[in-house]
Amino acid sequence: MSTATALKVHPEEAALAPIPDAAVQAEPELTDGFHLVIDALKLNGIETIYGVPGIPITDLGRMCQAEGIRVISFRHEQNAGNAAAIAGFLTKKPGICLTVSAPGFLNGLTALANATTNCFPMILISGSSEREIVDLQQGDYEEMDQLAIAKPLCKAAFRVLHAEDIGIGVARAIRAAVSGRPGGVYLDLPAKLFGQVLDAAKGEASLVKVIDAAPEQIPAPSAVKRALDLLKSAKKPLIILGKGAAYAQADDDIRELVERSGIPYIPMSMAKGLLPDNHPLSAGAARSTVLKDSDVVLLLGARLNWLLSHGKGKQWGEPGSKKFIQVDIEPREMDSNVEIAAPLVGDIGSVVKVLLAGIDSSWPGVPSDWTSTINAKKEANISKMAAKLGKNASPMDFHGALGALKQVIKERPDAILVNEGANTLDLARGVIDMYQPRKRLDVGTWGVMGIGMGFAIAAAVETGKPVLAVEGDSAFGFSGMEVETICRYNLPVCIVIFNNNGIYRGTDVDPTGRDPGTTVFVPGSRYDKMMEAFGGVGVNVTTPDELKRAVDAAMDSGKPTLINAEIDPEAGSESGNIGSLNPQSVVKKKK
Ligand code: ADP
Ligand code: TPW
Ligand code: MG
Repeated sequence: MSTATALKVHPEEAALAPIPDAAVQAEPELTDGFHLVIDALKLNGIETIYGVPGIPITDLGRMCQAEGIRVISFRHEQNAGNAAAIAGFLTKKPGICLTVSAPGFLNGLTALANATTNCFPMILISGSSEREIVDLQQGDYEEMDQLAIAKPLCKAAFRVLHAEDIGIGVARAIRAAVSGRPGGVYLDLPAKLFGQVLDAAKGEASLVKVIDAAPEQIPAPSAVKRALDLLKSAKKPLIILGKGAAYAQADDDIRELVERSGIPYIPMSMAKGLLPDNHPLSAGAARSTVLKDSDVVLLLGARLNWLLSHGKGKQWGEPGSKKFIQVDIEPREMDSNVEIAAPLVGDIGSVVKVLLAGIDSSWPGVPSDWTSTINAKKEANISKMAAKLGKNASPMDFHGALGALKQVIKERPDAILVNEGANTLDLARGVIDMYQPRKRLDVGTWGVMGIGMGFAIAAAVETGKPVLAVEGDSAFGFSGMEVETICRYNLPVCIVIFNNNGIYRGTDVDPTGRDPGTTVFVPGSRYDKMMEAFGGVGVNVTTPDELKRAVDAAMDSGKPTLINAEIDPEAGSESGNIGSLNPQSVVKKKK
C-alpha cells in the first residue's frame, strides 16, 4: 500500500478524549477521494501535473507534490492546458491539467479543444460545484454544468460521483485520451468527492492500472498489398510526413522507409526533423513542385485539411492526376476530403513495419528523372534563400534574424524550438532546419496564438533539453505572464521576441486619427524588461550578430532569458503566408 492510502482517520476524533492505544490499533485504515485520485494517477505513471490552484483542488495539488508528483503551477489555466497537451504529444502519455471550477475550467477548455483538434492526448481535470445545486441552478459558488459544456469539445468526458469509482474514472480518461486517435478528455471531480472516506483496502482494490493503453493496430494484408501495389506503380511518388508520424515515435522505421524506398518526402511543420531537413530525400525546398507534379502520395499521419489545401485545387496540379495512400489510426479520416485509393488504417509504428517488409527485391525504385527534377528545384530555391539570410542589417528584417537562429539550431540540434506568430511563424518554419524528431512545436492545426509559454515550459520540464521559443510580439502577449513561471522553476528557456511593433506589421493607423491602428502596439516596447522583473536575463538586440550572441549565451547558461529582437515594422506581410484566407470587403464605403 502506498503512503497516500495509509491514512488513519477517526470519525469523531476532535470530540473525543485521548484514545487508548489499543483502540487506535483497532481502527480500520481509511483513505479518501484526494488520496485515491493521487494513487490512481501514480499507479498509471503520471509524474507531472500542470495547473492553477484554488477551490476545490488546492489541497489536491499540495498533496500531489507531497506524494512526489511534480506540480507546475501556472498563472493562467490556458497555458497550463497547453503545457499538458504538448507533454502528451512529447511523451505519448496523457498530459494532465488541473483547474478549479467554472472560470478556471473554461480557461483550460480552449487548450483541451486545441489538444483534441491536434490529436494530442490530454486530460483536463477540473473540480466542480455540488451537483444538487448545479442541476437545480440554485447559484452555487462557481456554478456551471461543466460536463455538458466540455462534451462537444473533446473526445470523451466523464464525471466521478463516488470515491470508489475514482480508479475506473481515471482509467477511462487515460484510455480515451491515448487509444485510437489521441485527443483531449475531460474528467469532472465534484468538490464533495475529495472528502469521501473509504476503507483503505477497498480503496486500493478499486484502483485500475491501464494495461496496453494504446494497443497496436495492424492493417489487413489485403490493404497493405493494395497500398504497396499502388506505390510500386508510381512514377513520381511522394511521402508526406505529418505530426501523427512524429507522435508515433517510430523514428527509425520511418527513416528506413524513406531511405530504402528512395521516395522524396516533405514534412508538415511539426514533423520537421523526423528525418533531418538537410536529408538528400527531403523535398521541403521544392514543396510546390512535388505537390503539383507527384502521381502517388503516401500520407503518413497527416490530414488533408486546409494545411494541404484539402488535397485538391491548383496546388495539387491537374484534377485526377493524383492517387493517395493514407496511413492513419482513425478510419473516418479516409475520404474526408478526396478519394483515398489505398487506405491503411492502423498505428504508424505497425503500418510502417509492414510496409518496410514489402520494400524488398521487388521494389522498382524511384525513376531518376523525378528525383533530378526535384533536386534542381531544391538547389535553386535554397540558393535564393541563402542570399536573404546572410544580411547583418539593422533594422533587422525577418530573414536576417532567422539566419542567425537557423545557425543556432544547426549547432544545437537537440534544442526544442517553439514557434508562434504570423510572419514569425511562417518564415521560421521555412528557414530553420530541424535535425531531430519532435523538436519543433508550434501552433498546429488551428494556427492558435498563445501556445508559446505553455509549450516551452512543458518541453523543458518533460525533456530537460534547452528550449528556444521564437515568438511574434503579438503571439507572445497571449501567454507572456508565464515568464514568471519560467523564472520560478528556473527553466532553460530562451524566448526571442520578433518585435515588429504589432500583428503582421507595426505600421497600421486609425484613419480617423483617434486611436492607435488595430494591429499595432506601443512602439519600441522592451519585452526584455519583463524577464528582468522576475530575476531572469533580459537582452535587447538590433542586429543578427547580436541576436546570435545573446541566444548562445542563454543556451550556454541555461538561465531563463528573454531577447527583444527589434524587427523593422515594415518587414512583415498581412497574415504571413496565409493572407489569401483573409476575406476582403468589396463594398466601397459611402461618403
Ligand atoms: P499535420 O498537421 O502535421 O499534417 P495532422 O494533425 O493533420 O498532422 O494529422 C495527424 C494525423 O495522425 C491524425 O489524423 C491522427 O489520427 C493521426 N495519428 C496520430 N497518431 C497516430 C498513430 N500513432 N498512428 C497512426 N495515425 C496517427
Ligand atoms: C487565439 C489571429 C494570427 S497571427 C496573430 C494573430 C493575432 C499574431 C501575429 O502577430 P505576431 O507575428 O505574433 O506579432 P508577426 O511576426 O506577423 O508580427 N487569436 C488566436 N489565434 C489567432 N490565430 C489569432 C487570434 C492571429
Ligand atoms: Mg509582430
